[in-house]
Amino acid sequence: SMPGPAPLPLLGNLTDVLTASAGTSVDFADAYHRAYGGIFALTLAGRRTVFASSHALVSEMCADPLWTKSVHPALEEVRAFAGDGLFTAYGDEPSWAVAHRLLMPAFGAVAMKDYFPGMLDIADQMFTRWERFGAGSRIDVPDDMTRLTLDTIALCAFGVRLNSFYTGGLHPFVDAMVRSLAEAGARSERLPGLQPLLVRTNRRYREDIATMRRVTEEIVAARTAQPPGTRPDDLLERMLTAVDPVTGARLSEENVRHQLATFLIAGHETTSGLLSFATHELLAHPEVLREARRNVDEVLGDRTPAFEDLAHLGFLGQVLRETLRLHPTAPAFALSPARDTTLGGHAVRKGEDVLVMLSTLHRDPAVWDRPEAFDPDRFAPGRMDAIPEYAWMPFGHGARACIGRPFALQEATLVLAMMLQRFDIERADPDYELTIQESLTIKPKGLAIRAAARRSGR
Ligand code: MNH
Repeated sequence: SMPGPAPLPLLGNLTDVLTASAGTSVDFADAYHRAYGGIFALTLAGRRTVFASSHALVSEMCADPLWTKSVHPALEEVRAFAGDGLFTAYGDEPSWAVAHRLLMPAFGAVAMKDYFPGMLDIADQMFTRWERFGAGSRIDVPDDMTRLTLDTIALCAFGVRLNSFYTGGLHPFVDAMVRSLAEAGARSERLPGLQPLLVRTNRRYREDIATMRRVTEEIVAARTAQPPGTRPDDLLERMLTAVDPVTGARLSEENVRHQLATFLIAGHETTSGLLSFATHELLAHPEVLREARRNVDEVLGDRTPAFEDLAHLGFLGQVLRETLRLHPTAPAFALSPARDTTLGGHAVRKGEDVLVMLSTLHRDPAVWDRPEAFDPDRFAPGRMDAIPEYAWMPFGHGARACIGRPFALQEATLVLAMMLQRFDIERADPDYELTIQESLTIKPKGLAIRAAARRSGR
């Protein structure tokens, strides 16, 4: 039978998870992976979840169309606010296929150029602020990157300015979202019968969901109040007006709201984590920082970046890919088989969840030489082809892989380039040691820097 700690009646493996989770679920799943040899099962809230994160087992699943994305229990909870949006839709839910066809073109090469001015606008707001506050000021990196990526997706996709760099706290949507994601995760692990007793938690959850719904309703209302002909041609407009060529269907009003919540969530958390981890790794590896700076200075010099420059910032792309290898900011995805089958010789039932832990996959010693070392040269143009299929999957798998990948990489490349072009950066706490903050995504906890403008008079 499947390896793993023996489940207790009723509690399942809850006590194992609680005692092991002094670190993050990423750490504890990695420790179990080593202890049980690459595949193991845990029973939580009465449901068995298999974990399989070695390159061999992940390849066995991903190469076989029998296995597709599963909306696992924590994602199931997220449906309370993201509904049948692209990320949380079931594979056989008709609204997924319609929205996928309608929205894919908004993430093609042509659309990326249209997003560039909005990305530049928001990045310039953040860096101008860094310049004005000066080299003595302490910058909370994940906090600023969260403001940046949230404002960017809202402006580029929905034409809305959230102006997070002009307000004290984070936007109310972010607070509501962060709490709801944590609560959705906790709900999927609570013992049966406990949930109704948590009166305050449940009230807070309802309020947070209402806040997110209100924000999405306001965005739609603001757009539909604009006379046709004056509206921008963006992702929101496409959601409201496009007709599916296959079915003739349009997205329902409710589905548009779910897509808005989905894009506000999926479109910013992971990219801000990526930018934060990349900043951390550059500071931890001064020789990589120097090479990245050289790349930026050669391509941009003193100029404001243009869309055409992005193609020449290849080394920054390598830094971002290597950052996502060691710190996959969406740390796991789930697959399940369409019928009873086996995995690594062990029986897995139809519809059962198998979780792929990306930090573990991305460090598989069968694939990666010195897996713990941060080395962007792994992704150098000549060497990238040698990386085996399914060994690097920070954007997920198959038809349900990340639709926002080009958007995320373009935004992150631009922001990293502007940071290195305009500032000398250093850690605010010289002995900062990386610790991970986890919700549905991961971020470097408490990372702070100081940034000194390289040129005066901007
Ligand atoms: Mn994104 C799906 C990672 C940026 C919108 N994203 C996924 C999945 C991963 C992922 C992994 C698959 C999850 C699963 O199988 O359950 N996403 C990332 C990472 C970054 C990222 C690591 C940044 C770095 N994502 C973005 C951005 C957007 C976005 C930016 C929007 C602009 N992602 C999505 C959507 C989906 C998704 C929408 C769901 C796609 C689908 O199932 O059709």
